[in-house]
Formats: sequence, structure tokens, C-alpha cells
Amino acid sequence: MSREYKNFIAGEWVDAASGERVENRNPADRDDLIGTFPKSGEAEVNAAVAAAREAYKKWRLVPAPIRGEILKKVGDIMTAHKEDIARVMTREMGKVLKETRGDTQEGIDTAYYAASETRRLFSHTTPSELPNKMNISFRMPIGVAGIITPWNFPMAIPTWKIFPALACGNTVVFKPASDTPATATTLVEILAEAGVPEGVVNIVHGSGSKVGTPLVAHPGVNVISFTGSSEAGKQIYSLAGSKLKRVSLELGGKNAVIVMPDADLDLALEGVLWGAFGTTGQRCTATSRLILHEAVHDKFVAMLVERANRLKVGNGLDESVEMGPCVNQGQLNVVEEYVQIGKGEGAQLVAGGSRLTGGAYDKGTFHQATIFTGVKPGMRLEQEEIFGPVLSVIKVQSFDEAVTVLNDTAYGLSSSIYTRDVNLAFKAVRDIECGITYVNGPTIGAEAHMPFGGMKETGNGHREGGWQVYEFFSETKTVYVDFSGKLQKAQIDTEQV
Ligand code: UN1
Repeated sequence: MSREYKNFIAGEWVDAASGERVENRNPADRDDLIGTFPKSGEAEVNAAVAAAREAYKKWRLVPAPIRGEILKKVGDIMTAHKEDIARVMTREMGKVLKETRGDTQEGIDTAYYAASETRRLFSHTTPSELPNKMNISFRMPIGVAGIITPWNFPMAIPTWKIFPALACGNTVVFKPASDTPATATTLVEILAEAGVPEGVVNIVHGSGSKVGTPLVAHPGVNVISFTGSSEAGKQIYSLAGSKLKRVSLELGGKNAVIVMPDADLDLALEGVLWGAFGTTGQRCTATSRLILHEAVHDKFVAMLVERANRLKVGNGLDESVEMGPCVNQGQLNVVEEYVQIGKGEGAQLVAGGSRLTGGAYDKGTFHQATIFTGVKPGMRLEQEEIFGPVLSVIKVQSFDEAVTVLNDTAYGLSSSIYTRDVNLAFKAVRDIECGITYVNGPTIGAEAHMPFGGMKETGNGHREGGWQVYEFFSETKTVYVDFSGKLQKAQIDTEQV
């Protein structure tokens, strides 16, 4: 069943002026057309920003807990439709149903967390240096937020950004990834159904260059939150920086798991498989490198290869399938390119290595779970983000070498260590240069109420999730109230003890 999806601007579902539409097909089965979407451009961005600016005048004055009531309702509606949302998501981007249900649940958790945060939004009240004077600070909304999101978490990531933006009193123009417009549209429908007033949330479908760039450049947009590639992130940062906008970037990763000889190897095996091949490796938090101590190297590689070869790859709507397709042909091509790069660099291919063909595979963009051993620090395979089901194994001789190898990339998002030695675990937590470190867990598994984000080239220092994202989406107003009835000069009239 295919639908004609539209933009949502000022509370109306509307087509783009161009009249052109783009097809959204299932990467597991190209005969399955999910829908068509308007090919929008600057005109639609301008209309959406104007609507958001107008709506901001009232929305900023709605008491935060009342905004929270609406977000709670959003969570309730998402809960009621969880299964339908998951099915459409699997159809449009391929990951298996168990994961799209998890993605939806992450959105639900984020809604309830945001609703509860509207009754906090804490700031500071401090003593004044002068008598009969009070110092208060509180959080103000910023204005219109431009939200640009990727296709790998088509529900969770938009909610990470949109819900806190709304909770803080901002209005939103949302540009979802072109690969996942259906899930994004469902989210906006739910927001409207829950009672978000017209113009407060607007969605504009289209490409990064035709919609994303004008959105970032628009003088009416005050704050930008983007998750995607480092390349696009750098462009967005410089464009927004030239206009002094506040920007939050969540970009690439080259995440590693360290397995020490004293680890529970069966546990580590489950974690590495889930981290490397969950979402077909298409997560910023995917396990892309496995740093194995030489004492367990051969044994663990044998265990891993045996399981990777047995992973059932196919259409994510089939509950028995463990790994879906790559999101599109371009992404599959990238994976194939990196397999060639790895071979060229002298790494040994020990599992997978090819796209899957024949029968139903011919209708999709499937690739085998792929493992390289003999990967050396500094190889492109070891340094560059692939965003596909390719795991590189690096052999090390010590804990210190493991941490050095782990840290030696441009990125710093997620990381993990499997060990039963509490001293090593805490040293790893201290010394790993990543925004997230898991002990005895895979590199994926963020929870909605904890800060999420990375160091180094993974971002620009901001965090999504948790309490920190509320700081990003608000500005501090400092207030001095002098009730002394006379002129008191700070720094001058302070000696009154
Ligand atoms: C991402 O990879 O872009 O913890 C986000 C996790 C997920 C979110 C990942 N819940 O890996």
C-alpha cells in the first residue's frame, strides 16, 4: 500500500510548489513502494520558517508543564501505534522488526522524559553580593529550531531533538532524511494529534542541498541540531557559524570493543555480534573495530566467524531474520568499496565479503556479515567510518596497547571493554577518549535519560539526551532584583558588614 505524503506547514498538509515527487522504496524489496514525497526547496523552507516564527510568539509563553502534558500525550499515542510505526520503519529502511520496535520505544521513552523535564528545567538562584538584592537565572527558549536527522534511527533521533526543543518552548522546522520520510511524517501526525498548535512543528521533505542548506542559512532559524556524516556536519557548522547560530552536531564514529583475556568470552561474543551487525552496522555507535588481546585472539575469532556465518540475512519483516539490507544502493556500494580497500591493504577476509544475490536477495541491497583479521592500526579499514556490516579485528599484546589503538582515530563516540578485572575496567573508563564507554556491554544501547554524544570529530561538544540537551535548547536569562530602594553599585558598594 503506497501513500502520497506531504509537507506540514502552519498546520496544513501541503504539496511542494515544484509538484515533483520522490519515491520511497523498501531496500529489502524494491517492488514495495512505501509512498511518494514532495521534492521541496527554498520556497517551502521559507514558508515553514515563517509559520514557526509566528507560532513561537504564543508557544514560548505556554507554561512548560502544559507543553509537557502534550508531550506525554505524544508518548501515549506512540505507545498505542508502536507496532504500526515499527512495520513502516522496517519497510522504509530495512532494519529488523525487533530493532524498529526498540527505535520506537526510544522515542516513547524520550517523550515521557521530556514531559517530566518540563517540571524541572532547573536553573540557579544565588546570593547577591549586595544586601536586599536577589540573583536569579532561568531558562528561556531560543526561537526556531532547524532539525536535520538521519535514516538509521528514523524515530528515536528526531524525538531526541524535537521533544526537548518543544519542551523548552522553541518551535521546529524538521527536515528528515530522504530515505525515511514515512516514519518522520508519522511522528509529525502524532504531534499534531496530541495537540501541538499549528506552526509549532513543521516538516519539509527534500534533499540536504535543496532543503537542509536553506534551512541552516535562514536568518529566521536560531538553532540547528544535526545528526549525520562528518562531511555534512562540517559544512553545516561553517554555514551556521558564519551567522553565529547555536549548533549541535552528532557525527561519525569508529567505535571499538576491547576483549581482555579474563573476559567472559560468551558474553563478549553476543555483545560484538549485536554491536557490529545490529542495524546492519549502520549506527554511529556500531562496533566497527574489535581489539583482541593476543591470548584470546584465535579462539575468539573462531567463535565469532562461526556465528557471523550463521546470521540470517533478509527482509526485516520476517521475524526470524537477524540482519536486514543496507539502506540503499549507494550504501551497499560503499560497503563493497571498503571490502576491496581492506583486501588491498592486506587484511584477511575471514567471513562474508560479498553482496548477497539470487532469489529474493536480487530485489534488495543485501550484504553478508563481514569480518577482517590482521587489521593494523592506521589502515583505512581501521580509521574510516563504513556504516555497514564490516568488522575489523586488531590483535594487541596488552591493555595499554588496546587503549592506544582504540583512541587512535579522529572519532570518539562509543567504546566498550570486556573484562572481569575491576581495575582495568576503571582505567578504561578514565583513559578512553569517547563520549560513551560500556563495561561488559556492546557499543550500542543508549538510554533516553542519559547524555549521548562523542568527543573529537564525532561532534562539537554538545550532547543529546539526558539533562544536557535541555541546556542546548535553551538560553539563560540572568535577573537581578534590587529591593533595597536605593542605588547599590555592584563591586563598589559591597563593604557593608
Ligand atoms: C546512532 O547510532 O545514530 O545506543 C544512535 C544506541 C542507539 C542509538 C544510536 N540507541 O546505539
